[in-house]
Amino acid sequence: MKFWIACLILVTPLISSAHARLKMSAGIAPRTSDAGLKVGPCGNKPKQANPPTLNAGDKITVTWEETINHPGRFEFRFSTDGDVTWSTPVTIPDTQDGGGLPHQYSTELTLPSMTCTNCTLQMIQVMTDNPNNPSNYYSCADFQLVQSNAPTPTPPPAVTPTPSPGGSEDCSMAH
Ligand SMILES: [Cu+2]
Repeated sequence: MKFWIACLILVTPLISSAHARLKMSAGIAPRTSDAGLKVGPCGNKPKQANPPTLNAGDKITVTWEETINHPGRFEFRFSTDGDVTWSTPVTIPDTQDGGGLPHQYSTELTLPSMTCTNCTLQMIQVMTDNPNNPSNYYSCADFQLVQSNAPTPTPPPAVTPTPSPGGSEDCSMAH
């Protein structure tokens, strides 16, 4: 009995410090599995070196989990300049309140339509238990973007075709 009480005392603070975190999404790994980061924009976690490369403007499925239940919402933003400026958030309501934890979520997001070597996906859990003083948890993942629809290289100058005598084409080599 004393053993179990000791366990509860040890484990409870760890669990109650965790709230929400990004999961691996479209090959992008979160900076940390820590779900208890209270400092924005990314919990003081440094950017990852050589993050994966995705195509600018693509739609990706982002997955995350809520490890401690709170009313509120999840906000997603992108930075294309190394966590300095952020896009207008896409907001997903917290729709799961009962059942077992963690609550699993996913949504489709459109990547920024520009190239970058230091892009960030940020997820903010906005908890509205006290609507006048919401409190946040942060989770970030790093990636790079290249243009998938880059313009094709300028073709070499066209060579004016020589009309074949008689106007008929020899198609014997065309197969
Ligand atoms: Cu909490």
